[in-house]
Amino acid sequence: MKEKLEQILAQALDEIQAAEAKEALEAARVRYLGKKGELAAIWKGMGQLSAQERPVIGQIANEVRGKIEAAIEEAGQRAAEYEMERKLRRERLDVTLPGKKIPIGKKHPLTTVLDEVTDIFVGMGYSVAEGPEVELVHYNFDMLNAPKTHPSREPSDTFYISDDIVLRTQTSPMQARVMEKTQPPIRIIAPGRVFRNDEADATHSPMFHQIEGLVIDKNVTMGDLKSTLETFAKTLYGEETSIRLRPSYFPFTEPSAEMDISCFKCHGKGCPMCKYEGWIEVLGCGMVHPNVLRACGIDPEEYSGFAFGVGLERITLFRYKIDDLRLLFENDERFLKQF
Ligand code: 2NL
Repeated sequence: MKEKLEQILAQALDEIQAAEAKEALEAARVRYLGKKGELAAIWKGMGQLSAQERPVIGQIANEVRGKIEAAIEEAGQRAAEYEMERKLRRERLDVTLPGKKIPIGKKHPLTTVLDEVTDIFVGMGYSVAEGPEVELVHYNFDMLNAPKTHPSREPSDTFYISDDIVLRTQTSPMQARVMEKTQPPIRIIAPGRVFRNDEADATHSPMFHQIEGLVIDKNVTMGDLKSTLETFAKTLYGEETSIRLRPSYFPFTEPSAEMDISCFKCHGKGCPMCKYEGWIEVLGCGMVHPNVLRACGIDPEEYSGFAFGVGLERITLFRYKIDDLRLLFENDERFLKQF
């Protein structure tokens, strides 16, 4: 029996030693230490031994069990390390493999120019005001000194939601809302979508974007307007750009003007871009009409201000020398990829 136990021990240790994976160890444990295992068989045979032999064999059997258990324990740690190593080898990353390219989008040209214009004015201390695209006639026309009979109020020019609600035709109503709520000084730009009942062509779209600016304070003059717009034009179109103001008319400003910039292509000499004028019309502007100030609760005797409105599409077309406004809205990747 003693020899049998020694043989079991030697065999078990060999087997445990040879086992690399956890599964092989578990098999060895069942085979030697399990309920139906080799040692259990020895215990069962113990009854046939004499009273002197029994404790001796029992002690050896216990020692063998202890040794096998210890060997399994130790081999278990080895197996765990082996498993980890195998896992690491299997999951090794090759950092030299070429990566998968994820296509990254970019800003739409309108967004790029809007961000630039916003930066210019934020840099001069303006805040950005945004408001509803669906607007009350009260703010879109009445507050802005538009005569009741003004042609821009006609449904042939303006989209009506109901008798007193329209899709805003400019972003001025937003500025009127700010003036109504805030006492001067006010320095804001109001960018956003505007809507006019126009047929789409190379220079028109029923939906486009406007950026308006408004400054109200004491002693604001046309000189302030001119220098502000000059800074704007030079920043956007280059230091060599000059501007000129031509008299114009808007119901909400008096006096009113159109601002031209010197042609960025021929620098004033005359070319197809500027239709041989040397100048390109960029925006409308003027001193805020006293009626508008009064309607918004600002005293025109105490305060004055200037305002301007720029078509974002128009300045974007110039900026990138695009010849058809519709390209900006078609979302054709072949076009958009170029910017
Ligand atoms: C254009 C150019 C313009 C304004 C917009 C404005 C806003 C307020 C008061 C006075 Cl709240 N004016 N905005 C001024 C001049 C021109 O837009 O071509 N519009 C048809």
